[in-house]
Amino acid sequence: MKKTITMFASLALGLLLVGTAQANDQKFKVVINAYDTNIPELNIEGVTVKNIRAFNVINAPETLVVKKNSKVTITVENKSPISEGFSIDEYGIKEVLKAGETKDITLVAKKSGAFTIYCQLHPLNIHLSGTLNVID
Ligand SMILES: [Cu+2]
Repeated sequence: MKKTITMFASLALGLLLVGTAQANDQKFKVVINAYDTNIPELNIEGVTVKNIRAFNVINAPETLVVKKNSKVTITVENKSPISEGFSIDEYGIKEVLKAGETKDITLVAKKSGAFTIYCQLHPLNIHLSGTLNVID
């Protein structure tokens, strides 16, 4: 079942990401969107699954790439019909955006590595998570 949901999430990918990279000042726009899929029947690897219904939320872009020590501004817009979370644990970010809300989230990229961006409010398997990549 998890495999099925992941596949639907990929099909419903509609992410809007606009990034402009500048030295030590990087800005991104992330749109959280929701897709209510209702596929009556699907055959996966020889198994027929019926009456599938899944609510997919894309809560982050696949990857944000920034240089270490950059000042990063992520403008997050929530187009989902419900509140959504935006978390990056290693940077202490844990925001909640109400439906229709837009927030600017800022950080200084002091730690290098790959950090997961996810929604802390809902099960991970109905979302596509993202990654903040901080490179030296
Ligand atoms: Cu969520």
